[in-house]
Amino acid sequence: MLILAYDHGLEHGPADFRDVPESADPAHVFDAATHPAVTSLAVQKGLAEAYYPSYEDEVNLMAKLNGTSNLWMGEYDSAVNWSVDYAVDVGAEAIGFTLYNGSNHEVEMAEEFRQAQERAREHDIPVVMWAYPRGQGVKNDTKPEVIAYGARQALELGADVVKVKNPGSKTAMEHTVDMAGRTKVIMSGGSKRSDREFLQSVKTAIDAGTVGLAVGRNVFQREQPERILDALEQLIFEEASVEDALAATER
Ligand code: FBP
Repeated sequence: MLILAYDHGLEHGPADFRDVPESADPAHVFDAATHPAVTSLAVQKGLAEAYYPSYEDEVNLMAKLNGTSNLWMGEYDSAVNWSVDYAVDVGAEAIGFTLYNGSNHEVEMAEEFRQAQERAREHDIPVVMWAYPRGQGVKNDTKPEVIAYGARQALELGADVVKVKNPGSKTAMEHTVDMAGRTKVIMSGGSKRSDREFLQSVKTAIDAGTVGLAVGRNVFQREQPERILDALEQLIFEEASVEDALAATER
């Protein structure tokens, strides 16, 4: 599974588009999402309404239901920006939802997740939880046990797939996958790294039992996103080595 995430204009603002200015144009990233490796494109409501109608035959839409800017200060929280019913009307075939495990707003966020998850079940579409332990209750959000706890919460709350941060080693990711039970685990792409470093981290996650990746910056912050998508296709779907996948970026 390869989810191309493109909600960064909301979550991080224009700074994420600075190095590759074309990436500020949603059409550029919708074009990238037509690559055969991309299972679905996760976007917020406004981008779905404005751009998805031009891509509905070529792109599988995931509605990222909640999201917020980083302009305000305070305890982590995220607004629910569209309903599951409306997302399905727009064409969504899957739902994405962030839970800030450990935030002082976790209880309200879990209740919002419950409404979305139950509605998604009625529409028979899968739910992906972005499990992001952070907030006052979380001292170290990169600690393997904290990441595994987020994955476990996703299982307990009824997510089909959970997106977690890289816990730093194959053993730690295996533990996260074990804790997630029947909920499938995908790794978060994170900030942009070299081709080799990024692909090696994906390979380690796949070897640890994850089913793929949700990635944004490591794709759209590259001048030629299709090249890294070629490499990811080999790693995730064809069990290629990092060397073979790297060769795909050079073709
Ligand atoms: P990246 O691969 O760029 O990390 O994108 C995945 C994602 O979850 C996006 O959906 C979201 O905008 C971003 O990461 C959140 O990043 P941060 O961890 O900085 O809040």
